Amino acid sequence: MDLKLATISSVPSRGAAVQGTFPGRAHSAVDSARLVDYEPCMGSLRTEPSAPVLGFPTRRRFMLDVLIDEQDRLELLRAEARRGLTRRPKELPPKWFYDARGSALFDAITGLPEYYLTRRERAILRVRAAEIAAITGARTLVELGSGTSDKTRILIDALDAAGTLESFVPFDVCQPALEDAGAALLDEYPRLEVHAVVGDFDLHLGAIAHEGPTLVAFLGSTIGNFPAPARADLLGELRRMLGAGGFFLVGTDLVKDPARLDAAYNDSRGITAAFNRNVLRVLNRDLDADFAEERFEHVAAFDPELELVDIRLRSRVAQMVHVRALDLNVHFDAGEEMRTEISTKFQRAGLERELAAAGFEAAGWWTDRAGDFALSLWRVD
Ligand code: SAH
Ligand code: AVI
Repeated sequence: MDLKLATISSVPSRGAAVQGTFPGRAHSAVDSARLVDYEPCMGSLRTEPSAPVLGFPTRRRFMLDVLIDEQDRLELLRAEARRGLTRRPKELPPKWFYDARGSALFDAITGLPEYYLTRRERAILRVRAAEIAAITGARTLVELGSGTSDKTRILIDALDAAGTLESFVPFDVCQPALEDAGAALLDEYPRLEVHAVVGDFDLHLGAIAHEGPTLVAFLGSTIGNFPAPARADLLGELRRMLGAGGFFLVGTDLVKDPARLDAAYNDSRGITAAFNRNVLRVLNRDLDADFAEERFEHVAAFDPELELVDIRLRSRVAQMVHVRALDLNVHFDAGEEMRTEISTKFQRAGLERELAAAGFEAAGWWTDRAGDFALSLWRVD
């Protein structure tokens, strides 16, 4: 990731802030080079100011707050990998999928025929964005787990057309995704300020600066990747962060025919399997581990009782893996499974209960025609 055009404006106590303008870089939804390239998610920031580049505007509309830098990230990875690999059953948090390669693989997933979620949510946004803009009158749009911010453009367009939006705050753990999206958005929206934040949902939501009226969007059903107790914590944190009058827009995949859910997480091209195994590459690279990807099988199945797709890596053989940075030898039995993600599927009544318990009142519920996916809007009580 090249930050040559960023100029340092300030260094707040929680991390580095980079402010400046970026050249427009073409962003493709599926960049095949990045699927094979192997780059760390968060590179170190260049801190020296650089010369202005002819042909680019000098207004400072881009700011990047790094609340979790490379050193913090490695420390967190060490702690979470040690905890997850030494407990039974073994488990790794899904945030570690998302280095640059993992984000590109997720992007590829969103275009798969079996993975209907992104298309359904986009269809709802197209129909409802103007209504959402009118209800919220948002001046600041915060997006959690923003990735490419691709669908978000529909919302940005509507808020822009309504004349209320001033600032977009994409928040993600993957710095390259934020930099790519930020560069493209600056090009596309000449009036918009983009204040990107590199942070972790679990640690940094309280640090997001915003001027109301604020709309926090959490698209893609990423909320479903949180177990229920962590969802309750997240919603409580969001309520505190938003304060009275704030709005929360959330995309949620709905319970449906298990065969369709199983297909969505076991695609015929093996992209989801590569995404799942990517966490092993991250551990090999960043913790000097020696996982052999081919010794782990991708497993994903809908659990109808818990109403979630359970995503795991199953050891094909009995094996010992060495994680040198942790001075840890990890034994896997043949057939042993390690959970890498859950993807909860929701029903309206359950979601309403969760939001009400966190102090939100309903302001809108919309689904696609097939009733596969829901987008819902909530106001802080
Ligand atoms: N919102 C996009 C992307 C969803 S993929 C969409 O709807 O398609 C999930 C995104 O959440 C990724 O960009 C990933 O980097 C980010 N993410 C995952 N865990 C995170 C965490 N703990 N903190 C911050 N971002 C996280
Ligand atoms: C990001 N998240 C909502 C995706 C999901 O559907 O739970 C991640 C994913 N995992 C496998 N495929 C997609």
